[in-house]
Amino acid sequence: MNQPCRSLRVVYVAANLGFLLGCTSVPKNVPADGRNVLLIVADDLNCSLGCYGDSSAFTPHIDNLADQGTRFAQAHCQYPLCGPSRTSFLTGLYPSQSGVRENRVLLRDALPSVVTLPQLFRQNGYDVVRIGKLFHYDNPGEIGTAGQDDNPSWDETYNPAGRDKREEHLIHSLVQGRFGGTLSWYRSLGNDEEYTDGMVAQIARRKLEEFADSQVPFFLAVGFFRPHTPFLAPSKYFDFHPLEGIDVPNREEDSWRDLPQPAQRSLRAKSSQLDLSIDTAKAIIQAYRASVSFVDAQVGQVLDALKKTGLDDHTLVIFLSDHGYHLGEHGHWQKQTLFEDATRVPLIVRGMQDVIPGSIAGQPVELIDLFPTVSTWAGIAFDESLPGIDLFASWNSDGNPRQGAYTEWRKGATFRTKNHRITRWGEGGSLGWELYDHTVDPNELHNVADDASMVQTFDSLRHLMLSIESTNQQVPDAAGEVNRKARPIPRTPPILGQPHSKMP
Ligand SMILES: [Ca+2]
Repeated sequence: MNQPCRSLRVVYVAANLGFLLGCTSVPKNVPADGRNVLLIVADDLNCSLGCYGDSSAFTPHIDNLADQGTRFAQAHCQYPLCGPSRTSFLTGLYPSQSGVRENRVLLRDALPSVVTLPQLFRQNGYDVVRIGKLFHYDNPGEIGTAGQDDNPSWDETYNPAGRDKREEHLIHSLVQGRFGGTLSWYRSLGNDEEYTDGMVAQIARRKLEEFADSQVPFFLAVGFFRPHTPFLAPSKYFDFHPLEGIDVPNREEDSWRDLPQPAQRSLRAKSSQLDLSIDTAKAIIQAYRASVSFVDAQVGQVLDALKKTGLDDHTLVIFLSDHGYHLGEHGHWQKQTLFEDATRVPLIVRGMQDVIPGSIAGQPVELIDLFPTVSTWAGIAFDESLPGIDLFASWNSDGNPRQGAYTEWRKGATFRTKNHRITRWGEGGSLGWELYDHTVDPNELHNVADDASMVQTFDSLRHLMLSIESTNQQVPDAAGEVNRKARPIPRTPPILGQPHSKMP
């Protein structure tokens, strides 16, 4: 913590402890009171979870976590793509502030002097460990490597690779030999521990046992690779989701034809994934849901170890995904749109004092809010110029933390309030607008931006969004130097070579 005192936010460690912690009372290398952090991040997981009201999901462990903690019903990522979203919530900066709006940009190329959330905990004496995918990693191409990791963020890292990497030649794909950006799936065999995510969970268990023995305060970041493509999991998880019970979104829905051109292009970007047959769509949805259930089981493994070690009563658990995911909604699959399906993420936090277990926070929040929320909980001062807010300070004061959640993507941006979503394309909306009324249109099928009856709502939301956007684009001191010339690095060859051709 080398920031000058004037730049530190005064931290209310608690309201519970009954005193204020000023900038001189958080000595370097001495954690506040042994509070630990367990950050669990899934890749490409949407809100198709039991605790988010999806009755066909099988996610008992994540649901149990929500029963014990707080579920944020309207949490939104700041960019619906892996790398930019992860850079955003791990630095607490909007993508327009960091300039990181593509995958494969190295953090220190873009932000040489920024202090990431895990790095802040390192600076404050925590043992900070990463297992699996936290910063961007081509998935599955770079499983087994460190991906585009940020070394200053971690004391220790683990990059396992399991049978899912060795079985790539068996995977069904809409484009032969491509698994990362293309819908691909495979019902495999074996035990969970043979898979990369099973290995991630088992390493996490071992680390928790070590932490319990050593009593060193820790920040453990566990990044699962599923349910990102390829949707590959042990066969038993497919059995939870029989094809007969799979619903496919209305494939005849064509409201996209009336949208601004950039929105249409976002939905029609991948020709191989348009107008899939009903049988193919069902197989893909089944495999995605199986992958979600598989990840749920791995989350259960980690939480079980946390409980068995006795660390659960002073460890903050945060579970989230880097962005949402379409499974045929609006005729689209995967991410990279500005619809609810791509921006909304599961976010569950357990361990906050004074919060009723099983509570639901219904107001829109942003993933950049994690930085101040987690730091404040641990009693660690952070740069006050960061744009996020402490969710639980707002919660405890019954306040409305945000008027809406803001998400950028390419030439567009969207703002989700409690009842509406407004989306602009082009500078100031020069390429068009969308407006959805969630009180009557939760699936965002009717763009009412031009409806006469919505003129007042539209004008008011447009004014609000452009005003907030203007603030969000100002680079805070916390970013340090920003290199706007940072560009994605070239891809590295797969560690196990090119996959074999699929056998007949
Ligand atoms: Ca992702």
